[in-house]
Amino acid sequence: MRRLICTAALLPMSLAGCVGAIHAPMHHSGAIADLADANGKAAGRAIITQSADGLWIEVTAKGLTPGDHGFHVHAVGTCTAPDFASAGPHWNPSGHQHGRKNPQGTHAGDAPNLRADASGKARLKTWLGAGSITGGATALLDADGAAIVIHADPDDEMTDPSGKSGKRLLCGVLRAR
Ligand SMILES: [Cu+2]
Repeated sequence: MRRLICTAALLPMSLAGCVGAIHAPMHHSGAIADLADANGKAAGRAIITQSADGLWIEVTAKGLTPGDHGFHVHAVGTCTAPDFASAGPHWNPSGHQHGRKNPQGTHAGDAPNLRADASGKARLKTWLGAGSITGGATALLDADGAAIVIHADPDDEMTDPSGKSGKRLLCGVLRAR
């Protein structure tokens, strides 16, 4: 599938870049991550799908404390236990601040809180925003990939850079599907 993305806004840019964009094929329309905790125990799955209106994310998780947990796409596709710091900051190709309630926001990787029920299970499907899985300057799966992280604490959806969502409990490396 080829997409014509040479809009008027791109015209001042180099013709070479424009032609390259026209001929860049869309290889992937989705990405998937298997989530694991700090001990490597399987703890859920996240799927990102590209639609005409942008990226959607669907997640299932278990083993959480009941209540809200920060839930984001992080910028690096590496999940090194136990702290998962290797996943880097939130995915933020547009250079905004964190938080859906932040006037200077949002990160492309900001998702609403993931709410676990009394048994510690959680499920959520939500729109992430404009974006692409592969191809283009703001692709999710760029050279260093991307990862899903679920945190110990609720995300206040306001405080830059991470919404005070605390420890990284679950992590999963995104791969194209
Ligand atoms: Cu996060």
